[in-house]
Amino acid sequence: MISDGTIKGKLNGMKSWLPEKILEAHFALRPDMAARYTDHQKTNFKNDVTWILSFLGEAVWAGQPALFEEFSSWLRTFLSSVKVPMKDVAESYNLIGDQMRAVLDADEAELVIAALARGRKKLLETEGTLSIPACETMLDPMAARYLESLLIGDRNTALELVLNAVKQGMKVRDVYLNVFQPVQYEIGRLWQNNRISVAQEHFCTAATQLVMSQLYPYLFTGEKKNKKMITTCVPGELHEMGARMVTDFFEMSGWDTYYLGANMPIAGVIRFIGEIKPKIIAISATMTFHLTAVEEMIRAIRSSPSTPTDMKILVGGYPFRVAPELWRQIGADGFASGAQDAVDIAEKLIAA
Ligand code: B12
Repeated sequence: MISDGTIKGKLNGMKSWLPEKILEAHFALRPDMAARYTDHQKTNFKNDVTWILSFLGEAVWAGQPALFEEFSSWLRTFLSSVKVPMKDVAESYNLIGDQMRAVLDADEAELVIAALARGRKKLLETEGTLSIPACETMLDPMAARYLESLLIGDRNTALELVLNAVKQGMKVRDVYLNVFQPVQYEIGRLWQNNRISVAQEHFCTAATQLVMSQLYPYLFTGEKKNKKMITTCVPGELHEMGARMVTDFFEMSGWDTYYLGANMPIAGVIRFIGEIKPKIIAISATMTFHLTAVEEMIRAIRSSPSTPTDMKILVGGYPFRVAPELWRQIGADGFASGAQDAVDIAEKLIAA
């Protein structure tokens, strides 16, 4: 069950003072650390504690400690790549737990500390992350060549590779699923492991969006089904390629699609639903700390008088893949882990 958000609210409120307090507590325990930390390291440390509070709050709110476990696995990889010792991070988890005991009601503290303990275990035990595939060595040869071109900044070769493959008969669906998606995941993994820069990540993503747009003439060829759908990201969510891919799979299956992209205000979505009257609204979220926004968007859509009574709400993205029952708790009608499944599930939902 989704709780009323009180604990999450309290955890968010702690962001203004807890990071500093945890840093001081570390320094008190470890004077050597206090002596060697630069201002930059102190800032990073406090940002990390803020992040821990965000993911912890969201996981406890959703009643899904798995989300915090997954975050902790991710954090392990991310911080190990910049040589932060895991025992220091585990110590932070302990110190945060102590503060929770001091500040929260006993039953709230118990929930938070249980989630922290599960996360701490992952922090110390796991290699890499659970749900983000490590596909560097698993990429198919074309995806590997595509990635290689992007990493050396050669957008033209990447584009040619894809256009030639499609002209020679490769299905656009396969390009999306076997090239774009795994390459994007791999780019994320390389960034997380401190092996490529933020700039390279942005360049690769922008280049792939360009290549995708060149494939548009191949998308709009199927027979139309006279069914409309809208895809949107929630406010604050900047990851838009998953949503775009989902939309394109609907388009290729004959739906009339309306892709709204990243960071969409809830009021704008409601108004657009009233104008378009779609059969499906597909909501995408990648960052766990946007789950509250998903729940708010769903609640607002359902309570709007202009929402068609037979419209179904589909959700998807990273946190929903980590916690497969989350979609129910958050109030959606369905969830799909990928673009092809999304179309199949939508067809079933509207037929039911
Ligand atoms: C590109 C990218 C960005 C770009 C996005 C640009 C853009 N125009 O989209 C930018 C630079 C903005 C960005 C920012 C950030 N990012 Co980023 N990003 C990525 C990256 C590398 C690729 C995302 C992508 O394109 N995936 C490809 C698509 C096709 O896959 P997908 O989203 O999973 O979608 C599929 C399914 O999930 C599903 N699906 C998705 N949505 C929906 C919706 C419905 C309804 C359905 C049914 C299905 C469905 O179907 C899709 C198709 O099969 C990922 C790596 C990754 N593993 O995803 C990191 C990643 C998601 N980012 C990450 C992080 C940390 C961030 C930042 C916090 C970084 C920072 N410090 O600023 C910010 C947060 C921004 C924000 N507020 O949203 C982490 C998240 C880790 C975590 N534990 O949560 C990742 C995993 C990188 C990593 N390995 O560490 N990022």
